[in-house]
Amino acid sequence: ANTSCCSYPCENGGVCMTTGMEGFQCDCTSTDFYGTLCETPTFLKRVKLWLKPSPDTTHYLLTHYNWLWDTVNSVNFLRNAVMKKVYTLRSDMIDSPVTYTSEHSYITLDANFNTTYYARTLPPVPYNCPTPMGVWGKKEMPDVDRIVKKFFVRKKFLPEPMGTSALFSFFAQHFTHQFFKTDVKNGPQYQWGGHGVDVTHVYGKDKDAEAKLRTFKDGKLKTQLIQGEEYPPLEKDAPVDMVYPPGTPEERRFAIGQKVFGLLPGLFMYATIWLREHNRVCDILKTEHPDWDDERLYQTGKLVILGETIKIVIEDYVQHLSHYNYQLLFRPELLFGEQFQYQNRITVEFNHLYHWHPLMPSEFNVSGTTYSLREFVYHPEVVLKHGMHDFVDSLSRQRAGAFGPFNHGPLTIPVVTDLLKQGRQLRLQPYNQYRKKFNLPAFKTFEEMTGNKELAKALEEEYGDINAVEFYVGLIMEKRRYRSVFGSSIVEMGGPYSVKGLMANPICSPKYWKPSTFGGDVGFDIINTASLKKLFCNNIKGDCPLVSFEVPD
Ligand code: MNH
Repeated sequence: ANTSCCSYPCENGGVCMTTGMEGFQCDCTSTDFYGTLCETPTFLKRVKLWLKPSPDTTHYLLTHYNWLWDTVNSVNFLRNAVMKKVYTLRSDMIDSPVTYTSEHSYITLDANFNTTYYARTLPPVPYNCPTPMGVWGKKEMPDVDRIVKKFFVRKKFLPEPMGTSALFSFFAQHFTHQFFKTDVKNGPQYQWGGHGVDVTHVYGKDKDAEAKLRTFKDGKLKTQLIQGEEYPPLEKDAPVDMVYPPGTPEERRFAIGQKVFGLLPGLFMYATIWLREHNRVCDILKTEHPDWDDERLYQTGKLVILGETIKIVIEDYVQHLSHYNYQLLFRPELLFGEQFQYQNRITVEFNHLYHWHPLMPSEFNVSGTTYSLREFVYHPEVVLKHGMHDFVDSLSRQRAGAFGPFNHGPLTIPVVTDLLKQGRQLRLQPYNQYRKKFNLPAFKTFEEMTGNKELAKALEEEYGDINAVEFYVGLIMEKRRYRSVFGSSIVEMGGPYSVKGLMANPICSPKYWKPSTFGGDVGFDIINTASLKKLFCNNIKGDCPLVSFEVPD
């Protein structure tokens, strides 16, 4: 077979196509580069590249110079101008419409039309290459179990150095499980979700599930009262498919839009708060529109909840993650008139990148009681026992785990083991190829990647070549940026997927993004003033708990 594309010879986004029995050609169309390997920039591109700061420089700028950002944050047109840049620079990194799936190393129509596939940012490693990673590394990949044991298993809990709270870890898991839905039965290249922020984790995966969760009165969702507080209904009262271990008693089988959210009290807590928020919004909409029927109140409430979700994700969640001194904004109108595709697909790489299991601590302190992770798993009733106020307050004070090596807790070891196997089955390209795709310099040595001599040596023994490091291993082993939660790759790859996914949502498009879509100014204002703190404080009786993605000192 012609294996000449196995070394990814085309640079700068050029596409490698085999020709004849052993030749290849680089297609440099619209890359602003030319030459056999698309290695030479056009004159204009050369100037642009010379002027363009590197990702590390931009990051440094955004995380320093407080005085500068104080000014930018307080001058509306400057703040808007920066945010517009963030939107466009990040989302321009994502190919839209999508090009690849995991089944072909070249463009197919299926990539676009068959939405049961996850999309792919980089095509799979071609078949019949000299090594599993292309041309680099050993003839066989290192044993997965050994890799996990050597580099992933948590020996002692390592706390997140920036002070991230467990409230954050659960937000990440809760939010992303509306669009990361691998169709495990069919294989890791398939998914059963809606390719974006569709709030199905609150409302159910389809119309049938929604019907089971709805009251069909005043737009509201079913709830039950426990100790004077509203919680999700039981499965027997809202018979959606849920995942619980066999033998789970009826009174602990709660019905939630996402079938796996009975797994952890933190997920159950977020499910509860969004349920309360939906019903609260419905009350407000009904007061404003006494003539609207159940259906209209429900559908409009759902649009408001989706808007609030994006607002909170950008202005609270991404804000915390970035540690930027610049204050991020959710303002869809900044993209009106720009070249921007309001369509999104979830890629398999984004899914792998979001396996943030190290963020989970090994135990939880809830109002003085210590729970091991094992005591948390499939025990949503822990939330009932302490009440929402105390549970949220405790998670805000609980340190998340550090993102990095040696910090996968006991229950997540099988998950990372599976993930590495899937990455190989899906033939993900080497880590360095992804670095280049996202404008980052390829790492030259293991030490440059890890910033740690010992770790570098151990990894080199396993992989042999820095260009043979696999995707998830690279993400976790990469050194953290100064004063950051993550290394550069997570941010520079995750940022584009995330911004694209949030801003390409239909509600951000010109025909949707106006008051009438959300029940008038009342609904529109709820979105535009939403915050994590208000989400909790508006829906927990009595005084407000501590609501924070960062633990107090
Ligand atoms: Mn988590 C998938 C367990 C925390 C992100 N997670 C899975 C799977 C299990 C699992 C089991 C399914 C794996 C498989 O079938 O191969 N996860 C846990 C447990 C905890 C957990 C026990 C906490 C403890 N997970 C988290 C956190 C995040 C996260 C925190 C951060 C965002 N998990 C994921 C993603 C997937 C996943 C992403 C992939 C989901 C999918 O593709 O369907």
